[in-house]
Amino acid sequence: MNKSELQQQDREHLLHPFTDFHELGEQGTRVITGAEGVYITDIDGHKMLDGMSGLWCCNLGYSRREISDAIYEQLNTLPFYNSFFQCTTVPSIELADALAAVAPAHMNNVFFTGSGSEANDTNLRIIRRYWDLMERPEKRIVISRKNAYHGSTIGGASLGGMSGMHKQFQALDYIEHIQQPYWFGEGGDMSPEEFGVYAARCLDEKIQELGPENVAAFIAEPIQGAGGVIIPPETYWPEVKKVLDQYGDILLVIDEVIFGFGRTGEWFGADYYGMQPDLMTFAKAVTNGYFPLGGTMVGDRVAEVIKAKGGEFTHGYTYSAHPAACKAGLATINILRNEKIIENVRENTAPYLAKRWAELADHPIVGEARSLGLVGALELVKDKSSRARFDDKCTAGGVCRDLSIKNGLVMRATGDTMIIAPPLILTKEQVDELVEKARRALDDTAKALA
Ligand code: PXG
Repeated sequence: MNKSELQQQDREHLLHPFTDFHELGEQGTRVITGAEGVYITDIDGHKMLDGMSGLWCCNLGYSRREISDAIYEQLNTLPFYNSFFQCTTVPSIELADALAAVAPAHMNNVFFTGSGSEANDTNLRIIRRYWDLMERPEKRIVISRKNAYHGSTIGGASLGGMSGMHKQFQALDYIEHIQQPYWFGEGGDMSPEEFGVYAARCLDEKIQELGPENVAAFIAEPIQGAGGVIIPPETYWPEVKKVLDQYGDILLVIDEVIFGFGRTGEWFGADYYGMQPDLMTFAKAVTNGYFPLGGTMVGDRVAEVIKAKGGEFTHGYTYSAHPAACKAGLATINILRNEKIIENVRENTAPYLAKRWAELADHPIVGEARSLGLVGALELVKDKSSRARFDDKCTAGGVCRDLSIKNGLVMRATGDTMIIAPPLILTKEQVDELVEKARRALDDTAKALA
């Protein structure tokens, strides 16, 4: 089939995630056909530096035969067996052990799922189970943040704070959303440090309003990913820690689906910020995106209770601990460890990206250029001093994304915020290429909007 035939069949039969079907029908899809290292290629032979690691998941790029071979070998040995009814498989035991070794020291148990959304649903089930077993059934409410992304199942989307999503389904009624730590967009006249403290105090205020005896947990991404690479001010997490320590009986869930497995230059965002979560969601990069797998790491204080007290935990998925997925996870963790990928991000690539990315702040349409580890964001503005956007329809972001792709760099637009999360194997030369292509996209966008 040629490109237009493929696009026609796509239009007729394929419903895409997070897509305006009408608009896509008119434009046609981009057909991606190949990938190598940190590059992807479309059906026209157009090669692009993948500044988004697939969808925040192919942290080791696209050419790791160790991972695909591990999956293939497992599929030819034991392609499937479940972990229900007192059964287990060797890969699932090995991966649980490997995860306990790389996770924060107090996290020694894992519940496997097929995705990040399922893992956050699992968190809701574990939180409730824990408080029931603790004989605190009134602890039901989970606090989350506006503009958070925690997945697209009913549980995940309810935890998430995306207003566009909430308009299209009925959210669970025991989830409350508070201020996000988005200084550029919502900090007003406060300094970033003041705003970080303010946003964290909003958690305390909400706990007081709800009554601490009713609050079961607080969930947050270490840095909001899909919401626009919102790196909290440095004061934010220490202040959140103070608030939670003050109560002592509110569980902390850190959603590491994007930041787990090295993106900050540490194994997990929780390590980067020195937080000790009770539950830690992961997915995506655990298998380098090669096979669907997610899960939640369970901290000792919760695990001890749910394991010690009798009674069945009535929760699980057919594909919990799928053996081929677990083999993919093991191969990925082995590469991360053996090749010191995370250390290299921390010591070399992240500082270099930080320096080069910050240079983009001098561009006339950039209001802020921020980065941490191997993520970055550019705030597109019409006026730098007032932070005013071009319009309220986020036209600039879409224009910049399309021009960037045309120039050979995949950047993603969240509103008028351009974001990148390139593979962790990016070299310094490829950082230069990425920044140069991003600058060209900004130049072209400025021209197009003039
Ligand atoms: N939590 C976080 C923090 C995520 O980023 C999920 C949970 C859900 O994971 P699954 O595997 O169920 O998709 C995610 C997923 C985007 C984008 O456009 C981000 C995600 C998924 C799809 C698109 O940035 N994150």
